[in-house]
Amino acid sequence: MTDLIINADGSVTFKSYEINANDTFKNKVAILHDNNIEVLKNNGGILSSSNTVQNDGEKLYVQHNMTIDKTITSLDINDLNKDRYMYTDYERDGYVKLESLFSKEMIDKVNNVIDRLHRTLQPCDTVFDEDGTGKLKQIQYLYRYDPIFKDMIVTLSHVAKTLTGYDDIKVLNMQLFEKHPSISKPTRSHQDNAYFKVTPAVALTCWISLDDIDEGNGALFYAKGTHHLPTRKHVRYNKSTTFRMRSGVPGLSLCLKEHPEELDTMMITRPGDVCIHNCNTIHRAGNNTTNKRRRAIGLVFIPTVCVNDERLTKYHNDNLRDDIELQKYKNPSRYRMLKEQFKYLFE
Ligand SMILES: O=C(O)CCC(=O)C(=O)O
Repeated sequence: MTDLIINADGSVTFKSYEINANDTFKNKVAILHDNNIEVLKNNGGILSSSNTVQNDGEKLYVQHNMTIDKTITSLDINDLNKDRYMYTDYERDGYVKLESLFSKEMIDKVNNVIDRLHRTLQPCDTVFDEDGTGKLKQIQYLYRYDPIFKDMIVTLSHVAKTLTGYDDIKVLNMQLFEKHPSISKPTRSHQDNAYFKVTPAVALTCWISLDDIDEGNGALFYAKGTHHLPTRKHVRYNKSTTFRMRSGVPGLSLCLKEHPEELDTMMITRPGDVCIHNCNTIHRAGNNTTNKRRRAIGLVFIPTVCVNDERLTKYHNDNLRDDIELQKYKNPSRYRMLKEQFKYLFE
């Protein structure tokens, strides 16, 4: 302890300092990897790294001076319990998978609630069925229906604060993604920030697997490292898809048609696993070609520092005008309603 020096500029220097796995230093976090210690930045990146340490069982002793930048915000040590490598994976790849974050008992309860919602809810502006079949494929704002979803939000908010590095975060949406056998469609490659339109692009989505999900029944796929790309211009995959609100964003669904899908990594998940991706990470999901259930929940957190990205908003508004004009022929009464609702776009 005596070797820990807080410098005038707020940075910290320590030498020959005894470090326990996941110790925090003035709200900073160090993670141990065998004979290597990494001190992490607030966005999960590695601030400094050293291999000149001695591993003595549970403890590590740093053999030389190491300076830690002061920019790290508070990180909750409990967040590290599940997967202490999550920062580094998330920073490097743009996503991380946390296995068994929720227990089987918890997931069974959630699945029972979802099945109850299937029996009681009707398709509407926030509940979508698969092409008029009555089989619900998306239920938005799940936390409106049962307190169990709030429990999940609390658990995941700790992880979201840790991964974004921001303490002030808000929930944009929490929605069910169910893909029914034989009738479901794939979710095309996209970056979530084409919908969120925020800057800085630090929002993230926690995708909670509620079933065993693999290639056959609609696995999630990630394009590693694409979180380093800016949010790209998305196009409408199919002009005949339904005009609706997606995560509170009106219009047709978006995609990146030219994305090389063959390079993507498939996430095989079990009930209770959570995959977390940055809002610029390109991802997609398959359709369900089996007779098994395929349920997942997408929970979106946005740090309150995020503001509207004007470039993305302009692009979105141009597309939205186009989407609304298309309704003139598809659904004239909806067209008149949308023209009224979004009249500012046509002024
Ligand atoms: O699981 C799905 O069907 C889609 C997931 C997705 O695109 C998302 O969570 O952003």
